[in-house]
Amino acid sequence: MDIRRNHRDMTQQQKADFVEAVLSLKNDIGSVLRPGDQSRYDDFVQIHKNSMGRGSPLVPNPHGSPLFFPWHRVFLRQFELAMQTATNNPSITLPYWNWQLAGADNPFTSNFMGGDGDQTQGGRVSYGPFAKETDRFDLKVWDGETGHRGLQRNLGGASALPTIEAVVSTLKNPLYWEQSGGWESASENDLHNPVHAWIGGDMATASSPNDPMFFLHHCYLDLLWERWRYQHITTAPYSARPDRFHERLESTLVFHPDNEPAPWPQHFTVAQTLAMEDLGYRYEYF
Ligand code: CU1
Ligand code: CU1
Repeated sequence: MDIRRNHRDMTQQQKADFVEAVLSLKNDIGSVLRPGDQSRYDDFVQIHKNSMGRGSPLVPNPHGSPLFFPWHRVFLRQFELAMQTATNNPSITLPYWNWQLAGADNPFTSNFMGGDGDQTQGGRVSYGPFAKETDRFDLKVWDGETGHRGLQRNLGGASALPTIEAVVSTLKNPLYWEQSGGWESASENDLHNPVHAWIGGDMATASSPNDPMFFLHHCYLDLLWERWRYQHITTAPYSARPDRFHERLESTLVFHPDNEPAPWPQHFTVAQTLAMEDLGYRYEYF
């Protein structure tokens, strides 16, 4: 069973191993979707860009939908397994970031996730392991077509990070999904979206997995889904709009258009994502 941790609880070696695994997917492992044109890392960027209706749009779009948590759970787990394979190190797991910045909670350091963008250089991240200067983090997929320039961030340029109080109150929603809100839409809109906006740069685009922070951010959301379930143990862990055929528990999650290659051989229904232990991981604490 793989154990995911808060990045602040990881040893420096564990953090370094994670960073190296990201860089290995970026530099050493070939693409399944566009062999020769991009890396395995870039496949995940492309899938997410498609999922938001850009590139080769996925139907259904798993954003603004009850599918949000199941779809991102599979996406993260496949990325985690790809990192383990790339490094031949089954102890590599995804860290999470709890949206706090004080002290050891801050992931934006030169020896972990790198810093803010340099706004005098178009918002380019200029230090840390994912800076263009390292020559190990070229971007190959982005929302536009040409003229890219390395990973971009603009920390705090827009929006604000969710407060602990906002997290606690969002977790109180008693139903996964309901017409006028519910846990899914409240957490997606009020917790998830502002963090993308707060990091800014690439994180504020459909190609947001270009920033490895994407995975720490979504890992925390995945943990919060578990925490929400734990707090509402008598309600269904998933529910959807009754008139939407593709949101049923038996619906298969979509990661590629019919006329393009599948990014991985397995298929997952919504129901198959509900127990993280069945997917092979759990959280150290939640
Ligand atoms: Cu997403
Ligand atoms: Cu997201």
